Parts: sequence; structure tokens; C-alpha cells
Amino acid sequence: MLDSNLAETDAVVANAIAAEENRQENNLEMIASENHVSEEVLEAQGSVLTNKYAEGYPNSRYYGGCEHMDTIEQAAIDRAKQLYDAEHANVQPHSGTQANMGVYFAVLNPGDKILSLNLNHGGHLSHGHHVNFSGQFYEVEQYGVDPETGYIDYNELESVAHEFDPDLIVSGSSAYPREFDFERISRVAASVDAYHLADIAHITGLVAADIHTNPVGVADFVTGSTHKTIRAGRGGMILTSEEYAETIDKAIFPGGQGGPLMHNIAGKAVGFKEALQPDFTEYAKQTVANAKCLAETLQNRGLSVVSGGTDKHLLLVDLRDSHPDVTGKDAEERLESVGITLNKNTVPGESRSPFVTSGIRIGTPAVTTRGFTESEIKDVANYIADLLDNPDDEELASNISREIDYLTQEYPIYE
Ligand code: DSN
Repeated sequence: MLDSNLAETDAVVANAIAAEENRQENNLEMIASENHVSEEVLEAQGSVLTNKYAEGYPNSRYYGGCEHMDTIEQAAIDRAKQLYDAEHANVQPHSGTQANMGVYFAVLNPGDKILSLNLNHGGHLSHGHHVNFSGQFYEVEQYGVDPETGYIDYNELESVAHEFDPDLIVSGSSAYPREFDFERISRVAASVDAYHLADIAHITGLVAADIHTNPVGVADFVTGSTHKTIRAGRGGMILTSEEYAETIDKAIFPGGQGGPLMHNIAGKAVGFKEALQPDFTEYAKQTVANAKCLAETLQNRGLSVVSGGTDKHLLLVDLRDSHPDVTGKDAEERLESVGITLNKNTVPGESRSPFVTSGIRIGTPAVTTRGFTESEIKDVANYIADLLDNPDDEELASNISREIDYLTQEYPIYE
């Protein structure tokens, strides 16, 4: 069995994997939460580690045969602590949402109160949205951005905090293009005797590279995904102080999860080592430079970018002023048809449904991994603007599609 080849034994899955490999190579991946990991991370994730159960933590497992698991998990923990200057790291959460769940389970009781950023203003489902467990187990109030500036309205946040009296305040987002003022949110949290959880899912790579403020040591808990800007194995992590180490570990296992996904933890360890190398800082800087260039070029073409730009790897385009008849869904589909993959996204003050939306979110982590700098990004921004201005022009679409082909061939992902 171990000698057989997937293409021979399961053509359905083998062909879909090959087709996906082809799609990633031949399209521009501009979904802000995605990236292309190294071949080494792929090797670790596709290994025999998937066979092993290792409930528990290094040197304290419920199963035998875990000595190699200990080596791998300890490497991931040590590297995460070094990257983020953290006293304690738990690398077992299966995803960023599971990491948030771990923190909630550790310090909240059902019915306790969470204050977080509104989803339409860039927040995340796991920060208390009613369709998610976090909105069902806890009482939730939200803060938002100033409609004029697109920046978080910290005065509103402060007054809502005093009125609502939360047990935990979440800072962090999946579509807010600006830095959070973590220190200010910690002060607000302290003033109402609440915990502060900073969810850095999207910016784990930028924080690791020291080009974004690090909330470790400022917030009580920091959660993140490990496969977005940090470009490591898929999953989540929690960073905290020694004070909360045991509570957090127990909340993840046995509290919220079973056996750790050791193949993913190996992928985290490998990606974290890559992120500790000097060239990762260059990558992270270029990712942000590319996002700023994209925002500026789109604005020069008359598009409205929420908050007027970005501090990070992503931007949010509000189509309502420039293209009132084009929905986020239309834009996503049209751009996908020429080889630019991004996602429709709600915008502050949204009136359309989340399946339609009035905006698009665009990210630069994956195209920067394949080697793009400002020069390619300017071309891509102009293709996006051209197509939004002329959505029915098939000749234009086919010219852009050809240009994307040239770009993807010039900058391959995997050899
Ligand atoms: N799905 C991720 C994102 O796109 O932001 C968050 O979970």
C-alpha cells in the first residue's frame, strides 16, 4: 500500500490536487489570509506525523511513542517564544478560531461579556458573531470605526466599555487595514477590570518581523493563525505569560481539543524557523510596501480605500462611491475570471448581505512570496481598476488574462 501512487489509486483526489496546484501557480492569490508555504513546510505537513496521537504536552503525554513528537512540539514552542518574545506559547490550536476558543474557555464562563470589533468594520466571526459559538455562549457588544476616517473610534470603544462592563475585550480583525492601539485597549480593559485578548491572526508575520507593534506583554493573551503572513504550517497558537500558562494549556487540552495535529505542528516549527531568518524581515517589509502601493494606485484610479490606505498587508476597497452598481460579489467573480483571486467583503456601513457586499478585500502576502514588488503590483492595480471600469469589455478581459499569465510564468511559486 505504501508504495502505491495516489494518481493510480484515487484519481478523483489526485486530479483535484493537481488542478489546485495548477490554479495556485497560474492565478494571483490576493486573498489577504492566504500565502504559499515553502516546500519544507509542505514536506513536514505531508509526513507520517499525521499517524501519531500525542495527547498532552512535551514530556507529559497520555500515549507511548511520543519522544519524536516532543522534539517537534518543543521546537515549535521555543521558536514561537523567540519570535514573539513570549513567556509561554501553546502551538496546539487547530486554527485561529480554536485559539480564541481556548482563551474564552480559560477565563470566561458562559454568559460572560465580550466587547469586540464589529464584523462589518473588519472584525471576525469568532469575536462574538451570533452565528458562531462565541456569540452563542457569551453576551457580546461591539465597537466600530469612525465613519469619516475609517479608523477605530477609541473614544466610542472606551465609552461602550464603561457602559457594558465587559469581562474581556478583543482587539484584532480580519479586514481592518490599520494598526490597533494595543496599549490604549489594555488601559481601557484595566479600567473596567476586563482581560485583553489581542487576536493577531492576520499579522503574525508582520509582528514576527518587528514591523508591526507586538501586543505580547501588553495584552493578557495573544492569539494567531500560523499560515497567513507568517507562512508556517496551518493552524493557530496562543501566546501568554507564565501566569496564565497552565490555565491556557488546560483549556486547549483536555478542555477544547483532543489529539494535537502533529503534522501541522511540525509545519509550524519549520515555518517559524524560516521566519527567524533575516530574509523573512525583508519579505514582511515588501508585503506591506506592496499593499501600500496597491492602495495608492487604486486611489489614483478613483477607487475608495477604507481609511485612505493601509498599515499592513491588506486593504479594503469600498465600491459604493466609484462603482455603485458593482457589488463585491460581481467584482470578485469578474476578477477571478482573469486570474486574480480575492474576496468580496462587507464594508463599514454595509447595507448588502455578506453574500453580496459592497467591497473587496485585497492582500499582498502570497504575491509577495512569489516575488512581486511595487512594479508588478502597480500593473495588477491597474488591471483591477480597468476591469472594474469596463466589466463587460471581453477584449480587455482577455488582454488582462494574458498579462496575468506572463506574470505567473515569470514568478513561479514551486519549481
Ligand atoms: N478566513 C480568515 C480570513 O480570511 O480572514 C479568517 O478566519
